[in-house]
Amino acid sequence: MGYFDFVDKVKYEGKTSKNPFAFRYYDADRVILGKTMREHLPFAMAWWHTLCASGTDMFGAGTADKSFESAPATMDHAKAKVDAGFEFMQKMGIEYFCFHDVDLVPEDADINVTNARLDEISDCILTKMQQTGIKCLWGTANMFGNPKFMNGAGSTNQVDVYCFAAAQIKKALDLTVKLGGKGYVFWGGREGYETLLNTDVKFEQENIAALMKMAVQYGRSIGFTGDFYIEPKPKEPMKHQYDFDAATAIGFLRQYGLDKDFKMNIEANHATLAGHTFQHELRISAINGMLGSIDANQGDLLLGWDTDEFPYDVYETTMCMYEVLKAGGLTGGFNFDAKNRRPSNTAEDMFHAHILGMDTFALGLIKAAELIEDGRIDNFVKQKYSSFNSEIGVKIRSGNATLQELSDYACAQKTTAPIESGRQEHLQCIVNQILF
Ligand code: XLS
Ligand code: NI
Ligand code: NI
Repeated sequence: MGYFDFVDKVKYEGKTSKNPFAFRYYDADRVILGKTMREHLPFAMAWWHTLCASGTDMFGAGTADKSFESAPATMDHAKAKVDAGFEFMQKMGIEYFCFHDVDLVPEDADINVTNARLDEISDCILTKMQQTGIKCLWGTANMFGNPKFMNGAGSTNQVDVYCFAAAQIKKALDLTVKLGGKGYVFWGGREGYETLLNTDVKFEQENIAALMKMAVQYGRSIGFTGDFYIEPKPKEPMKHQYDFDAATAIGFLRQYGLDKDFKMNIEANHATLAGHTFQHELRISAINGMLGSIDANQGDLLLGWDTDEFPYDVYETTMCMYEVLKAGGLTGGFNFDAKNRRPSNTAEDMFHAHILGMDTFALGLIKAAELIEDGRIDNFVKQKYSSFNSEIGVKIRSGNATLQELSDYACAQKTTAPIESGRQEHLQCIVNQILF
């Protein structure tokens, strides 16, 4: 007897299938641009949303039962979540998971007790991993939920809290290494401020960097060879968060000499909160060699917060996969940091949501590959900058030109070449033509 006996393995049945428990587009073995869909799309289940979140919001209690037939806040419940999680991932064909320390076990007031529980549960997880072949994508420490972190973790004013955060990071790194995780995430939920009136920004940023540096040193010393990630987010819970967006986080990493060990974990919903598109954040990360992993969700542009919806907008996933393909793929994967809407409260809904997410990304992958194979967009962009293939253009691009030379060139021309159209609407027609 399992927890999800109403469904067997979710399989690909093709576009015309009306089976609510089948994929219409995600066909794991289908080859696209030389790689299988499974290889292009290493999907991960988020332990916190899928196995823990019950739909509580600021106005009401949970609506989904995630007890898995056990008493809350017990190790029995923690173990039931392991069983349920692996049954779920196996049935979905999801090959990775991501976790925070406190998603796995109930947290005790004494960190030593919590750590002993983490040792016990990670043994259970490891056994399941060996039985199923399911792997860990990344781990992290939750340094935002506990009231201790009210004034931040790395950015706290209290040295005891700073050290407590360090202890959590150390343990979460131990677990990530034990479970063979490919990455380790820093999402700085409380690393920011409510008001500058009580905040020393420079002090806080230096302390965050120092904590990250210690994490890198420790991680490397215990054999962690994967990437560290910053997951940028501009606000929520804080009014302002230091990892505002990819450009800000990359600048921070470079300033403190952390850029060799870190990449970005880009979340779609965080991009839109920062006033950017998902594609923008991916592009900025990629051109800086820092596109690591993706938190695959979607926000609601009519709501101003992190709604963490399952992706269903194919335009968005197409442009995402266009960026990912052009960047040569991810070193990480696609973590469904996404939750069912509160009224979608059954176990069946957990399956529907992940099917939606996986199909939406599969469709995005198919369409992005078609856009690339079609070539019109890439050719247009190439052509758009072709004046720089001229003698003076090459000189500028190679960094060998002087302002005097450019001025001489411009004066000799007397006038400039006719301005050229950016053809946005035509390019949008091409996207529609390929999508539909
Ligand atoms: C919250 C973040 C969080 C991170 C992991 O907005 O997305 O879930 O992914 O701490
Ligand atoms: Ni996230
Ligand atoms: Ni988020």
